[in-house]
Amino acid sequence: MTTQPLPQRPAWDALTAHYRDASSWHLRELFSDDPNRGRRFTSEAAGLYFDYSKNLITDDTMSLLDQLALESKVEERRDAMFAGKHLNVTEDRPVLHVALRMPKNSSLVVDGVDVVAQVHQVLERMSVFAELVRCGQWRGHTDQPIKNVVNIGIGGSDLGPVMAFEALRHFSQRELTFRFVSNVDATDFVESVRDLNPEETLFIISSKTFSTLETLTNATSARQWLVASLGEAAVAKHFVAVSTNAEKVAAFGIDVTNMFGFWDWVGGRYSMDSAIGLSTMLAVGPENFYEMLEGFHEMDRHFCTAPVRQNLPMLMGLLACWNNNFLGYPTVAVMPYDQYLHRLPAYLQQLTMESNGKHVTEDGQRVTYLTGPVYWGEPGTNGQHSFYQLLHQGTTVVPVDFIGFARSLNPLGAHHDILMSNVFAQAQALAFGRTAEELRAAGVDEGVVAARVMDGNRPSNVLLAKVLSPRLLGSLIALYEHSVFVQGTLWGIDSFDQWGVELGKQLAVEITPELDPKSTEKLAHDSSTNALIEQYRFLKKNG
Ligand code: G6Q
Repeated sequence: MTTQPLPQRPAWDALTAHYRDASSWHLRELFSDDPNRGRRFTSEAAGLYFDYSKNLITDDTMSLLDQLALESKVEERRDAMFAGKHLNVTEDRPVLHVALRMPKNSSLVVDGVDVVAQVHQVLERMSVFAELVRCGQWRGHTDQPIKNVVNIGIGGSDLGPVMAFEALRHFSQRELTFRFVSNVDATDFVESVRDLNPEETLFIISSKTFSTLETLTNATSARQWLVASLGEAAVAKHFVAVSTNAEKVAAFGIDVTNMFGFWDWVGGRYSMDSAIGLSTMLAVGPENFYEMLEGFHEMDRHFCTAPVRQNLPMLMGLLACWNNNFLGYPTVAVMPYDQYLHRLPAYLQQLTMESNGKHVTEDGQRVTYLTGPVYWGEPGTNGQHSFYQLLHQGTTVVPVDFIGFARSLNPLGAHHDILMSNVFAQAQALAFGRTAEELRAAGVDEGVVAARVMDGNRPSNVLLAKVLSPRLLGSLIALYEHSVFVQGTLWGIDSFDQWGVELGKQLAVEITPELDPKSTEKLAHDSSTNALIEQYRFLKKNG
């Protein structure tokens, strides 16, 4: 699929010219000029109401962004992804996380194989296993039911499972304890298992490749921990694997009948709805897991069928490009006003930045424009008492995605209305600020007027839904996945590889044996790395 380089697309030029006008706009005027703006710049899909009216946009901006999507062939590329074309060009693979949530009665034949049938075979095996564990029929080596589930994985094999477990904790089986071990720092493993009884503990080793150093190191320690109390024969009942690599799973000593597979066309950061979600299914049960998949699929259908101006992922992706490339805002903050979503920012950090933090186009040309902005965030209202000062009055403008719900899963007194009033108030304060005249009219002392002025004109999106359910979570994640896709397509990059993480891993493997204080091998790195290693050896020896 050939497109012109981004800066040569006519809409890019037109947007550059249009930006010159935009730089003199203020949201206060845009709203007072159009009393209906707060209703007009909204759209709704899969239970998510999306208000993007507080972006620095006009109808002309939206038409030009629409034009940019057309010239960038976003819809054609979306269709190619859903058809199983090899969009991950540097690894020559299809990008088919959307097949993970296609209904059982559908089919998608890719490279001669019906991938939907494969997906549902695994889902059914996962469901049987999850039910056995949840109802206490899966017994450990000493005939005890499983009470603790420890997922060992990292990156895409950890962030999705943790985020989803926390997000859906309300729906989880409370008799089961869940822990997630990712860091190669032994503290993570040791602290996670210190109060667990091995007889009642099941480990899920989640690794697409089954060759990730951190995961294999933690899995080996888990095995030693279990074997130390229950003996080698206990491994079969206390370890299951989620992987694409049956050979390595078997070599590790896990019976492949206790392995749940997935495929190389599922990227790690797009895998929470594959077997990598086994811990999620164990926590919330197969029915809720299927409901989550339906939510993903509903957003997929919307992405495939809605016109650009009503299409949530298209709108979100195009606005992200407008804010990043034209207005020059280098970060995006995601603020879920729901405690259950407290790991969502960490999850989105990987989804967005590992996907779109790229400096070359698909054909290897250096980009001449900004790509992936930095995503970060914290749940509300906590952030308000820390970094929101910078959001309101700092010299860097940070577009914000606010996420809130009409109903709390834990209704208690006035909590929820207090929480949600803060969503609306923060978005309002960011957009409209407070002028010196308003402050003076309110009787503020002249000496502090300047310090208290808030310029406003700071963009935000608000996503509002009825309640956080498994289905809604699926739709929300699919929305961000596809928004990332739209942005990557505009920028002409491969959002599905991650070559930038390789070099650090290789260097660490070389350095590990050099950290032995007894090592006499001459260090041959740069002078800083050499000195750091020498200092480390010294501290270790004399500590
Ligand atoms: C995600 C990345 C990366 C990956 C981890 C774990 O898109 O590829 O975060 O998920 O490196 O890899 P394994 O699942 O193979 O252990």
